[in-house]
Amino acid sequence: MRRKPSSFTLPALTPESAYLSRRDLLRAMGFAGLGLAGLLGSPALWAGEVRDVAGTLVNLHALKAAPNPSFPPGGAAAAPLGLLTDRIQAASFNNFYEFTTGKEVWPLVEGFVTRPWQVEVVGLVERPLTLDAQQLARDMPLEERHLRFRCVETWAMDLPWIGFPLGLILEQARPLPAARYAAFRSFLRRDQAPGQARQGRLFDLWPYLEALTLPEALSELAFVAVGVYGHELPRQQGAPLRLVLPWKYGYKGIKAFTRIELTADRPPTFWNTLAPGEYDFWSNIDPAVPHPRWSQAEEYMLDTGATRPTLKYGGYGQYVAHLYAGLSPDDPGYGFGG
Ligand SMILES: Nc1nc2c(c(=O)[nH]1)N[C@H]1C(S)=C(S)[C@@H](COP(=O)(O)O)O[C@H]1N2
Ligand SMILES: [Mo]
Repeated sequence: MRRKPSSFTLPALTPESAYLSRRDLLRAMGFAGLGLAGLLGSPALWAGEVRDVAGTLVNLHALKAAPNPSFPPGGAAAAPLGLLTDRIQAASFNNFYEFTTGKEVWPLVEGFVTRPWQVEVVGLVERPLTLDAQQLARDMPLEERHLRFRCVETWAMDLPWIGFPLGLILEQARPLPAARYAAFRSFLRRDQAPGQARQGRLFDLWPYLEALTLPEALSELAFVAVGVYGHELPRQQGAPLRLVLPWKYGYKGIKAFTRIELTADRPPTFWNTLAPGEYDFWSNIDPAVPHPRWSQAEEYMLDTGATRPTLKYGGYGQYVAHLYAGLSPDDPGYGFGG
């Protein structure tokens, strides 16, 4: 039977612009009156993001000193944030293997065309959809969420993402009762993505694939980001849209996806296929479960290097722990509540 997401109307999802009110933010950026959708639709700003990393465009460095409420607003039990991560650092140290196995992705995205951009929703759905990413950014009820982000390599960030719950897209497509997983696929463009043009074992796996169980995908925490720090996403950070799953290690959050397929069987995923002993399907953040080659007990902030203890589920257990209650990670039904 299909599980209807019941939580989309929770006050926890109220849009909250924390480092500045939205109007102040827009004014600070010189876009007062345009509205957020207008801002996101601005090609000039979008093209400017790469230059921005080099420091030549408007930069909001000063804002990182502002107070940062956690998501959800008022949820004291949710993961406490530090200062928001320096936005230039967040845009200049990235994982995006379609471009490079190194961290300097931003100089390589100049030729990557992210508009127009279509996303198919197919498979076990009543209504297959083809969505336009720009249209989604205009039509969806955008909200800003300040969230912890944690890469499996132990670096971490606190970022203000802009986007909408993933469940809103899935609901539109109407999952069929047989649907148990949502599989996500990035793109294959050897002409635009230098990492994909290279040969080798790793690169035979393209495009990047990730997947969630349907209950995970319908969780209120599963988020599609179209922007960050009041800007459209820089391409190195996953433009035009990416998953943000703050209770899972970063690699589950696929960037620049073009397809969502609902399936009955567990889909293969990129890192799990490459190294199943190191990256499991679930990849829920857990300080007590070390990676085979390093401890996961602590994380360090990307910009300051400050360390803090890793929190189970990234600190968001109150929203997702029930998805895994009483089930072993080896259980094929794990994530389905029995
Ligand atoms: N398509 C795609 N998505 C991806 C990756 C990738 O290589 N390709 N890397 C993942 C990893 S390992 C991490 S940690 C995050 C990094 O996001 P960031 O660069 O915005 O910090 O993106 C994830 N999404
Ligand atoms: Mo990662």
